[in-house]
Amino acid sequence: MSKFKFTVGPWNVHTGADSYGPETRQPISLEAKFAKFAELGFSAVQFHDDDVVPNMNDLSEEEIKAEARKVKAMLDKYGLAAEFVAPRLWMDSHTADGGFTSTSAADREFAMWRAYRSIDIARELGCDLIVLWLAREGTLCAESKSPVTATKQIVEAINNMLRYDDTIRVCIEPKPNEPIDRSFCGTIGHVMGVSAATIDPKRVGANLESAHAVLAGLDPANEIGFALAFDKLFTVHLNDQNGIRYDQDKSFGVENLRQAFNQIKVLCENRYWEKGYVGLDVKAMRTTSDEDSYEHLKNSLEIFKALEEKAARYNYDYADKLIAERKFEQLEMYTMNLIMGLV
Ligand code: GLO
Ligand code: MG
Repeated sequence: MSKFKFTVGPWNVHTGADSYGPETRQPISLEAKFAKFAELGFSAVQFHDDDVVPNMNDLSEEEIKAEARKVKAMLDKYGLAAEFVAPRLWMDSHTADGGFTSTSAADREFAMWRAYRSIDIARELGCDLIVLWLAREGTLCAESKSPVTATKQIVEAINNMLRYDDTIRVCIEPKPNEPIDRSFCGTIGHVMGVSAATIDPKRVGANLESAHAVLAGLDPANEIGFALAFDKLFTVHLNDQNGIRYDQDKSFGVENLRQAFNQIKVLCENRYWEKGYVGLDVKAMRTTSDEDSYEHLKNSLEIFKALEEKAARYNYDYADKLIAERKFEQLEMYTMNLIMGLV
């Protein structure tokens, strides 16, 4: 039995389209995804604002809330909670150059409108968390934006959200690049800096994604630990990534098992299960068939739970003794033997 509660987004079961080719699988309805998520043992669902209300740009504020209530009823039917809502600012024609840091004042206003509507949607779904994956808050042309102005714009956008709703929590999901060249908020360290500069730092935290840390050349477990040290890890997006290349969202643990183990180890040592959900931001391979559309989720859960069981068996007395004697070769081998199933 896992101590953790798991979440996933509707985008994690997708049609296989990528930048270079069309769909390879049939689309699946939101309700069918909910049914399967519940069956697989997920406790909650993560949303983009327009996963909940697809044509939201064309609706009034009251109409948006009414649509969100329909999705809440669907979640209730399957015993699922909502974990967070993320304004999908990177898909819209208004935000080609970013949202909060766009060079156009009208686009920046649009981005705030979507952020406020995301809060309204979250409230209708019964959750208090907004995730900002700042996808296009950066530059394609380095000279097009001032990094000082842009950083202040991000802080001010979050302040506006905190003022709009007195108890909403906001967390940034940092990523160093893709789809932009240079991101303004690329690592957990950046997120902690932005959080500290807001009007209510306790309500501003981080969502660490394993693949994004790897893309930044950093260790995901250390990034998790950095946020935990400030009590600012509001959620996680666990997955895997084969080094510094395009964002891969592979099943958790399939590329680097020791790195995956250490992410679970630091989560367990800090009783993260009392603080937040474990989100799996994983994607199926393009070659996956329709009938295997959920296999990557099953695999990620299975690997997480197997490694959680190993983390629970970690012999801290033995490890402490080796640490005191600086026998790090033996400590490393003990860890590897545990992961390999040899102790
Ligand atoms: C992409 C991100 C993306 C976000 C999701 C929630 O690199 O990981 O999947 O997590 O859109 O905002
Ligand atoms: Mg993510």
